[in-house]
Amino acid sequence: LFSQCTPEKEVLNLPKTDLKQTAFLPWPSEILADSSAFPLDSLTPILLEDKSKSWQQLQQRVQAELKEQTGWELPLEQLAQRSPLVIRSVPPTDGGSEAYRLRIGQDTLFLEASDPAGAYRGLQSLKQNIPHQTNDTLANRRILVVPGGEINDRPRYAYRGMMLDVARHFFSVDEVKRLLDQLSYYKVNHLHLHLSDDQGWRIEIKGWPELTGIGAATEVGGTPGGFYTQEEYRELVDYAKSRYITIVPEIDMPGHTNAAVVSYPELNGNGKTPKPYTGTRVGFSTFDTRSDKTYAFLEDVIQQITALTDGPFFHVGGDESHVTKKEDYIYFLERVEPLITKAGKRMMGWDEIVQAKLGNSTVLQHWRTPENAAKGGEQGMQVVLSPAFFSYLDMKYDKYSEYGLTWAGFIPVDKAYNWNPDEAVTGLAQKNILGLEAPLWSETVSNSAELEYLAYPRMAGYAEMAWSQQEHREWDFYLKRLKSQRQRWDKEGINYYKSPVFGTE
Ligand code: TNX
Repeated sequence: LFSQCTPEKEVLNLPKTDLKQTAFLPWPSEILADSSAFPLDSLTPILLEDKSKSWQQLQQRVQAELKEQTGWELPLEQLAQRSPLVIRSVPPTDGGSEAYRLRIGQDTLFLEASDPAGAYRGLQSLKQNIPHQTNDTLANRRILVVPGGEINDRPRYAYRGMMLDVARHFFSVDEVKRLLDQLSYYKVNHLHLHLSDDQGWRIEIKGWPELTGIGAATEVGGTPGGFYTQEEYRELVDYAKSRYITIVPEIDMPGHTNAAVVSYPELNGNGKTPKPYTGTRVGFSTFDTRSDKTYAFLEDVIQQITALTDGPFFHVGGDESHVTKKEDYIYFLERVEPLITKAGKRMMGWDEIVQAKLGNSTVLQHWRTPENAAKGGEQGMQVVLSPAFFSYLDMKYDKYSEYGLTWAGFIPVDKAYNWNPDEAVTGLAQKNILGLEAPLWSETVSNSAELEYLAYPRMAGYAEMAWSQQEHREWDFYLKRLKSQRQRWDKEGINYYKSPVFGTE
């Protein structure tokens, strides 16, 4: 229908291409190159077959992101003289809602998926396949020659995430949006925000004004902290949602709670009012797990944050509760889990939570103790992998790194990439692996430039590990494609680490 030749449409003699030479990152499941090409120009129509609201929103994103990349605001209606980009909703495949197909030919570029989320992932592949330079000799206008053929793609894991700790240092709404933009390009679909810790509480809770009045005022190093109003947090959730990214909120408990307890001393049960904390020690604070006041407080926190959350998860931390007695810790988690279920969400927690008897809708996030992750899997829980020694973005790359910690060793770019998530935890079955998340704790970083130094280039690798099939992952091939990301990072002012793996060219 859309590809009919009309008398007005000129015949272009497009150069031969090779789709397999495009530096896709993550690498797609299947590429069939056919040496054809699609002529993208300033009047290429973006057409929609299914006009329902969710697809129209996707069409707007396609238009907006292609404008960011090319500078062209492409029309949303048919123009007889131009080959269109056609967004097509197709029946679901066994690749899931994020699977997509791109069929790129001279007459039409089809972007096909069963769900707008899949089409959005396909848009990222399309963006990566659009050359930086126009060909100005083919016609009397600038044309971007898009390499042709077919791409069939689907994610390896359903959960592909990064975590940002906004508690140790606060990051503004704009800084988080900037990060979301970068993550979306690599098909990451979860951003976990660590919203509270000993050093700061970062989200407004109605009826508990001191959390933001007192608890949010501090951060590591003694500089002023900050917090998100509920409106601002909603703005972040919506911004992420329009990029098909789910925000996972974490309120860390029962440990890592000094900022909450400084704000409301009755929550710690020892009758003392602790001081605000701006150092980097862990494991010294706890809620009073045996007081109803604590649960009344948490009910408000959980209700209000889940009301702002469109994804399925609420993360309760649960790590390093070194001053909570073991039986109190277990009692606490078993009392908190139903509060989260009642709010319609799935609990998520760091691997220590496996000590409690929890339902198998709860997700365990493995960071330190593989035995905990294996045990969770045996109990039927799904596991998100974040093994510190391989996936902690806050570890230094090497001894020259300006930022970062070293407790889990150096993690250079190749070490970060060269492991297979399916084999990371002995005894954990593949079917229990929900995905992969790379956490960025912020003891040593406090703004976009510093976080980007730790995140890039490593985060691009975690995104590929979470999306691409293992058989397509090979270091030299990856490195070649990673190198070609630098042009874009430079253009966007992303402060990536100039790793020695890039060599001197
Ligand atoms: C351990 S990882 C922590 C965090 C620190 C991090 C620093 C985890 C669940 N807890 O509190 O910020 O190490 O790398």
